[in-house]
Parts: sequence; C-alpha cells; structure tokens
Amino acid sequence: MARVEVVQGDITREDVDAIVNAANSSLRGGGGVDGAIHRAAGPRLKEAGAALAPCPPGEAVATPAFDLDPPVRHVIHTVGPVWKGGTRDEASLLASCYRRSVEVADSLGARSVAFPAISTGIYGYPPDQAARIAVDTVRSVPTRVELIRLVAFDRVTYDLLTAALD
Ligand code: AR6
Repeated sequence: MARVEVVQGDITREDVDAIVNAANSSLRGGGGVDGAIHRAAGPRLKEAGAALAPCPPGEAVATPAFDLDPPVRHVIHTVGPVWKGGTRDEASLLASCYRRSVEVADSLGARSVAFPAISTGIYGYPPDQAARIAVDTVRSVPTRVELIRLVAFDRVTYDLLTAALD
C-alpha cells in the first residue's frame, strides 16, 4: 500500500513519476485540469491520446509526458463519471478511476503518482463524496507505488481531502 498525502497546487508542477489527467473519452484534451496538462505537455499529447481513444468512464490509459518537466514521465488519462444525481453507478466508476490509474502507474514502474480531484469540476461530482472515495480507494489498492499525492486546486477541496484522510 502506498503512502497517501494531500497538497494544494497545480498538478502540472508536481515532482512525481506520473500525473493523472481527468480526461474525457476522446483523450484529445478539454478544459479544467485536462486543458492545463495538455498545455504543459505540448501538442504531441493530443496525438498520443487520440490514438488510444475512446476510453470508457472508469478506465485509465497512459501516454508519455512529452514536454512536462522531469521527473514526470507518464500521463495517466482516466475518464471520470458525469454526476447524474448518484443514480448511474457514479461512485463505483469514480473508485474505478482511482484504482485503475494506480494499477496502470504500477505497471509502468512509477513510484510516485499525483491525482487531481477527478469529476469534481466540469463533471459535477459532489466534492465531499468524491474526496472520501479518492482517499478510501487509493489507500486500499495493493500496489508497489510508494507515494500517492492527492492534489487539490482550491482550498475547499484541500480541506475535504484532508478531512477524509483523518
Ligand atoms: N491542477 C490540479 N487540479 C486542477 C487544475 C490543475 N492545474 N485545474 C483544475 N483542477 P475538471 P472533471 C481541478 O473540470 O470534473 C475537461 O474538459 C478542478 O478545480 O478539470 O473530471 C475534460 O476534458 C477540479 O477540482 O475535471 C472533461 O471533458 C478538478 O481539477 C471534463 O473536463 C477536476 O475538474 C472532466 O471534468
């Protein structure tokens, strides 16, 4: 099991082996953290993503990190569920995003992985519920990954993740 920590910041600046992207099924980029990662990684990320699309909700696939600063070597793209009131299996799909991303990181030999708060922006997942799922899932998945860093962009998310960790 990995050590889990919570920080506040921009995921494109994290010094980890792999960062996770809250993507959409097309893997061609978008807004939010997806847009930030694509801007930082450069245009080759879109090409590499498109070649692996479509990615269904709950799944994760990896591309190189291209122009992202070392030590980041991989971007793991996962597609979170769109919140539909909790009636469409959103919780298990969100948990699957975290679990599958850790598994992909492990298969790449990554020792450290950073996650954004998947689905809690444009996809509308209630941030408190999402924070509990994030912490519970990354804490319980068996892996050789040593460090999992949950990166909150804003203070509210940071507080929710910190509370879920305690
Ligand atoms: N670093 C860390 N977290 C960030 C950053 C950043 N640079 N920028 C935003 N966040 P969202 P979703 C936070 O909307 O809800 C895209 O168009 C943000 O504050 O990025 O999974 C995709 O292509 C929020 O807490 O992702 C999909 O179409 C969290 O990241 C769709 O949005 C997630 O917000 C995915 O929506």
